[in-house]
Amino acid sequence: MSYWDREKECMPREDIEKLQLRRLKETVYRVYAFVPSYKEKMDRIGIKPDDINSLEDLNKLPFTTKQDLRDNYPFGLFAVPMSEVIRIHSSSGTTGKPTVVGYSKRDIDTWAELMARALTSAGASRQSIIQNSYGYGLFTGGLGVHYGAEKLGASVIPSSGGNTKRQIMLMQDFGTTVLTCTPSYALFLYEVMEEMGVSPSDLKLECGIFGAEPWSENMRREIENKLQINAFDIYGLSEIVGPGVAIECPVRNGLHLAEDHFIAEIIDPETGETLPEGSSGELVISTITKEALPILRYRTRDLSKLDKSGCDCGRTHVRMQKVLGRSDDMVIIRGVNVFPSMVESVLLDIPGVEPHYLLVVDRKGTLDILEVRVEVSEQVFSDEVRKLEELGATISKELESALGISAKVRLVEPKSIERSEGKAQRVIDRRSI
Ligand code: DLL
Repeated sequence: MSYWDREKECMPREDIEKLQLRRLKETVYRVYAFVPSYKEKMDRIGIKPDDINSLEDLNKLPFTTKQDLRDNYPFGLFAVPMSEVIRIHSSSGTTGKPTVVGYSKRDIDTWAELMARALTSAGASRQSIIQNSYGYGLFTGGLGVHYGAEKLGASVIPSSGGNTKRQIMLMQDFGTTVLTCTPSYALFLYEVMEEMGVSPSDLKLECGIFGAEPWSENMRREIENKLQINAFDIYGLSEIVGPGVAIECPVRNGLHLAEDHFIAEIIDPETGETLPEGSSGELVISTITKEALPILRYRTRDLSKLDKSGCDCGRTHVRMQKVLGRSDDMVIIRGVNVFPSMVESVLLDIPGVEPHYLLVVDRKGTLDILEVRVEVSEQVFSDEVRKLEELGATISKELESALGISAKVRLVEPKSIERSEGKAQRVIDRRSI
């Protein structure tokens, strides 16, 4: 088992909590002094920095939401002067203004450290040749992984997303051992590999570190079998730092969240109430070492649960369960909550079905209609109509039993669903249009 920093990653729980409390208090003093929006919010509920004296006191503090970042667009939540900010990223807002995040020199160093830690946890080392196919630019994926890979001392290929044939050529010629990209792009890379007549056994790929979007365990199996690698889940979000907030270890039973830099909580997304360890709910994260953009109790909208029990890898940091959906990715169809990852899981258990799908939601009169478009393999598609009908019926039946509602299944031609180079779009909801 290798660690990037054994002392920090395997710290006894008591020490983690002491460190967290000290850092939390510092952060609360700082935001109260330097970020008017936090001061106003805390004054409104009558909380002073001195009122935070234990980790349990965290729940006295107000939440921060994406809306707070938008209301303070672009730099209003920064706690340092702009002369201290050395990098700005932004997350692609699908609606309205994007959210903007800033980093001080120390924040960039911390982030690189976290990413070096994450890459090591997934088995990368100085010897690795890391092809980084997360997009470079305002998105945190590309540069976040890049700085971590350099800190680790690996050889990093900054290939960014896209230009898929060239990516495969680079993999072959440079002997890439670690691939970093979204899980949906990993599958697309495989598809193009097949078209080019390149087999994974011609490559030196050992592992993939995939994140930035939800992916089911079945999707993991699919990617591992196709690319003949070990696939690790990496989690993060721009508002907190970017990739590297949490990463799987070789045990792959949850993602260790870097508790020396963040405090995680689970809340009931409806009431905002903090839930006991082990409950499922919305993940809320506070940063405790960030300088430029400290964030208290950020409501991620991601659904997960936390487990502080020991892990066989020796790391002591809390494990968050793989995020299978966001509360805002969830579509409610006739009152039933459906996550794309639930559909994905069902589909990938059925032979002949490809891991490419799209949920199209519409409304006829007052009735919600869910159509699931599913790509089938070349071989299945050229089968006789009766076989296709049978397959459609099987998928329908399985979906209905897993989701509890009926869905219209449309089998579509191989490669007809749009491929993504970054985060895949899994849902088209026409109801609001
Ligand atoms: O996606 C940061 C990142 C880059 C993470 C590369 C991992 C790898 P944002 O663009 O701000 O940042 O999007 C953050 O993406 O709240 C989740 O909903 C989703 N997400 C990120 N990682 C995972 C994951 C980056 N491993 C949002 N599983 C988050 C599921 C994920 N969802």
